[in-house]
Amino acid sequence: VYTNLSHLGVPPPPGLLSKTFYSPLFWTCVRAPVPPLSLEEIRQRNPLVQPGGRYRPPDCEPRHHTAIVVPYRNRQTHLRALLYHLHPFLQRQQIHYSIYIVQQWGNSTFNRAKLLNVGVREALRDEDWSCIFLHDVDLLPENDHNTYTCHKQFPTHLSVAMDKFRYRLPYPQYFGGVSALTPDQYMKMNGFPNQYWGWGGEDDDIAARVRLSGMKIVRPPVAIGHYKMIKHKGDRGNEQNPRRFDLLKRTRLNWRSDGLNSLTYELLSKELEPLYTNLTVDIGDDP
Ligand code: UDH
Ligand code: NGS
Repeated sequence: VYTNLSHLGVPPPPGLLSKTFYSPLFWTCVRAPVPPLSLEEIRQRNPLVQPGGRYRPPDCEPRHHTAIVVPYRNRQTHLRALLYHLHPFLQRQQIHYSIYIVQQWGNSTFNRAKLLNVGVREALRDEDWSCIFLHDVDLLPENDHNTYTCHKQFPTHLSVAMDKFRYRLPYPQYFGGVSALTPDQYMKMNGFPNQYWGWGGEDDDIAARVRLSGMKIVRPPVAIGHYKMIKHKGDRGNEQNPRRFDLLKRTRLNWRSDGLNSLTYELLSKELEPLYTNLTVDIGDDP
């Protein structure tokens, strides 16, 4: 199942050759969450990755063009772990991809969904991506059959089996963690809400938008959508949002007016780092 691309400089998955066995039905690969490697060492292990965290398979015409958008602030260790695992994983899948880290500037309350809106808009300025992945920084895919490509018709929820939920969905409509949409699907639901400042509810709002815009959520089998979450405590500046339940009651009324069409922000910088594109953005503050 594992394609050996070492002749092209693509590293094998960590631990694969010694004790890992990949199969869609029989999953046994456990990610070691945090590698003791620097960003420079990770770069050296991924010689085909171009500045901005871009990659194109060198020996074939890729059928999939995927932007990975990561909402981010102050999670350096997690970022290193994600890059360490994701680059080889995506290269094994022979995808043309780029990784965008959307970093919220300043100390205002964190807003995951608004950062995702910014990431999608900025990524689409670069390329005509066929698929956009929305990816929490602390989630590591554990099965190579979990392909980072989009379903033609419907938004996909990938992180269906996370270790922290004992490898099950916590509830049927859960849409947090890792999801994927085509640009058309994203436009159809007017993107994501901009009004969820702080922890919780924005993923439920996004799931509701999928339904309200006439689509449904598709998911890979549990054995495939396996993820390890790097354990951590709640972040300063991302306290539980007390307004999330009220906001969720109004999704039906708000989704057409709050989203991609009402998005405002200031892009402070865009840097092509060796392993990712770093977008630093001022998205304002909780009014
Ligand atoms: N994120 C950051 N920095 C922050 C906050 C969030 O980078 O300060 C990003 C990161 O990509 C993270 C994602 O937003 O994976 C979601 O953050 P989250 O804290 O909502 O969700 P996570 O699954 O943790 O990482 C949930 C458990 C801790 C919160 C408990 C509150 N009851
Ligand atoms: C729900 C939250 C979601 C969250 C999920 C899992 O209750 O945003 O828990 O949370 N919805 C609301 O609060 C309305 S977790 O266990 O990852 O902390 O994603």
